[in-house]
Amino acid sequence: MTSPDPHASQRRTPLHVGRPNITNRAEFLRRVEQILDNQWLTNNGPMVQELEQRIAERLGVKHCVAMCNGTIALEIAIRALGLTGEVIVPSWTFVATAHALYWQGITPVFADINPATHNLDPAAVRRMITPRTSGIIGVHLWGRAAPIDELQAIADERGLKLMFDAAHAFGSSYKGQSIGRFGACEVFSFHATKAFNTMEGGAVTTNDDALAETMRLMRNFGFKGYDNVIHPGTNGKMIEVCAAMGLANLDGFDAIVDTNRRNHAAYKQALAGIPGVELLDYDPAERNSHHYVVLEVGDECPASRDEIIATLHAKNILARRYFWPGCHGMQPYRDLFPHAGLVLPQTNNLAARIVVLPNGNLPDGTALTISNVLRSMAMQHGSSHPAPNDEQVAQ
Ligand code: T4K
Repeated sequence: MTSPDPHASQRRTPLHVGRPNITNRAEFLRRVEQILDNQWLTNNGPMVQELEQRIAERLGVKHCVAMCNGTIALEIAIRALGLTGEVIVPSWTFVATAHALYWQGITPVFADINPATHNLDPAAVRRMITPRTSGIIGVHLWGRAAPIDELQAIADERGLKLMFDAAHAFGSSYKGQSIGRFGACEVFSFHATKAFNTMEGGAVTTNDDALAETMRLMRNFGFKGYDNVIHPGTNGKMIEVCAAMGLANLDGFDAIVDTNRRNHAAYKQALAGIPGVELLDYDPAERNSHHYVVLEVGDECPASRDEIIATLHAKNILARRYFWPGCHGMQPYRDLFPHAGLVLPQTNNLAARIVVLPNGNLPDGTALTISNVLRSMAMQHGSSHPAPNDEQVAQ
C-alpha cells in the first residue's frame, strides 16, 4: 500500500475480508490443462499427491492427508482419533470447530480463553474436564499458536487426546517449529478465504503412521484398492483442480505473507493514536501469515464496535465481526447450553469488541482510508487526534 485510495469514498467494488489470494494464474491454468489431458479428475490423483508431499516437506511432518475442506478434515480426524462423549474446545472460534464434533454426536464443551492471546486458557480447560471428556481441540486462532505445551501436559496427565484446529495457521510456527506437527494431528483449511487456498480444501497433518492410514481410508469410503472396503468411511477427497490451485498458490505463498506483513505494519501506523482501537500484534519471534488484521475496540473508543462495522460497510469496506457471538451464542449450542456464557466471561467480552479488516493485495492506501474513517468517527464523538500524513504511513 503506497498512496491514498482516491476512490475510497465512493468505492463500487466492495473490499472484502476474505478476498482470495490467487498468486499464479498462468501456472494454475497450465495445471488445469494437464488435468484435462490426463483425464484424471479426482480420487487421489497426481496433483493431490504432489500437493500432499510438498506440504508435508514444507511443514516438516511425515504425513499430509488432503481433504475436500477443513470441516470434513476435522470430522475425519476426530473420528479417526476415536473421540467420544465430551471434547473441550474454545467457543471463540469459527463454528466449524464445534459443529465437527456435534455432527458426530460428541458434545463440544466450551472453555474460556486468555484475552491476551485469544487462545484457550489452560486453567479454564482443566476446569471443564469431566469423566466424559475424551479430548481437547486447541485452535490456533488468527494463526497464533495455542498454548501447545500446556495443553499437551493436561492431555498427558488426564489421559486425553489432543488435536489442533490449525485452519488459520498455515505458515505459522510454535517455538520455531512449523505448526502441523503438534498434538496427535493438526487440521488445516485451504478455503478460498484463507492465506493459502485451494478454492475449497483442507488437510490433516500428523507424524502418526497408523492415524494417517486410517484417515486415508476414511476419506475414500474405506476402500483399500479396488472393491475392497475395509473401514467405515465417507467422501472427503480433494479434487485435482483444487490441488492444482494449491500447487500454484504454494509458489506464491511467501510473497503473500510479505504483502500481509507490510499491510499489517501500515495498519498499525495508520491506526496509532485513535483512542480505544488496538491492533492485535503477532509475535516477531514466530512465523505467522499476518493474514488476519484484528482490531480490538475498547471502552475508551468513542464509537462502538458495531458503529464502526456499520460505517465501514456503508463505504463498501466489508469488515467482519469474526467470530461474534462465539459458538456458545449460535445454534444449536445457545439452546442446548443456555448457561455456557457464565463460564466464558473473556469470550463474551472479546466477542463484542472485535473487528477484522481486509488484507492481501489491497488497493493503495487502504490502511490510511480505513484509519481515517475510524479517526473521524472518534472526532465526531468529541475526541481529537491528528491523522498521520501519507509519509508517516508505512509502505
Ligand atoms: N476452523 C476454523 C477456525 C475456521 O476458521 C474454518 C473456516 C474451519 C475450521 C472450517 O474450514 P472450511 O471447511 O471452511 O475449509 C469463512 C469461510 O467460509 C470459512 O472457511 C472460514 N473458516 C471462516 C473464518 O470464514 P464466511 O461465512 O465468512 O465465508 P464467506 O464465504 O462469506 O466469505 C467471506 C468473504 O470472503 C465474503 O464476504 C467475500 C469474500 N470471498 C469469499 C469467497 C468464498 C471472496 O471474495 N471470494 C470467494 O471466493 O466463512
